[in-house]
Amino acid sequence: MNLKGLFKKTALAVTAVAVTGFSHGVVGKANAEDTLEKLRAQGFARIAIANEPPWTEVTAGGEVTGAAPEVARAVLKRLGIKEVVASVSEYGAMIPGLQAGRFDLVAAGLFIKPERCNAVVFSEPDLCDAEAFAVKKGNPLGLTTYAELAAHASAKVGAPGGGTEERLALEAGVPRDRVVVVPDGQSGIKMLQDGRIDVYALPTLSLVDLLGKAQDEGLELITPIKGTPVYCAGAAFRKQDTSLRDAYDVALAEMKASGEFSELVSSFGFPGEAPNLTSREKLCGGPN
Ligand code: 6CS
Repeated sequence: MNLKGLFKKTALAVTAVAVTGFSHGVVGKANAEDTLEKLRAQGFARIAIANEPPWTEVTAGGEVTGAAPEVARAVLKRLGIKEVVASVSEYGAMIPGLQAGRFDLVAAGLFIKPERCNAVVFSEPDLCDAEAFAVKKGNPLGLTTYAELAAHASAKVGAPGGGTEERLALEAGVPRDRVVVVPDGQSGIKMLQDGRIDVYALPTLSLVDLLGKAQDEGLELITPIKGTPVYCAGAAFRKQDTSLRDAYDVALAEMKASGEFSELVSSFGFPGEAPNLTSREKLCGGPN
């Protein structure tokens, strides 16, 4: 089933992403313009990424790419900010790093979720995907959901630190000692091949990329994962940078309207129309 079907299945209301003119208080305006003006003056924005293709990637030659950084690059260029300087970070460290001023925004495919919307302000959604498990061929433990993982006596699941899959496992009741933090995709596949984990949990496109590179007939993909939604990510900004975020949204909406956005994200395998089937407000469970 394609993502659109998944969205229907998850009964997400179809709403056009209406870009409103941005309004803000004087203080908000001053801070945000400081940040936007600061980034324009210095000529670059510091972004947090994860290195999880096709969402984010640092190539062998050290180039930063992936759908999220490329969308951010294109939007920031429209705002007069020519370059991005990327730092690889664990998902769980991205928001603290942003708040501490180590990054100017997160462009890592960070899923827009209510608990995160309490800590940062997000752009409108840009990249959406379902959830997946990579397992040994034939799925010997019969694990197709987080509930089954929790119910199993000993099954271990690997997931990115501070990422959604780690949280889904813990919330489903998988004991902490059976949720293994995996630092990167290659390590996760190796741990699965070596039997150190029984399931490697990531978004579908991430595992499709990793399994494609692993070329291991002994592994297989399960997706979607019953009981999990289609998640959509967005760029994340400090709470006080709402006008920077609003300016980012206006440029992002222009890219969506021109077709440039859909062409860019689909080149990484992401559905161009999926983000417009929802909105930041819906994903945050209220205004953000
Ligand atoms: O935002 C997150 O939590 C998730 N986003 C991606 C792109 N990969 C895994 C991570 O858990």
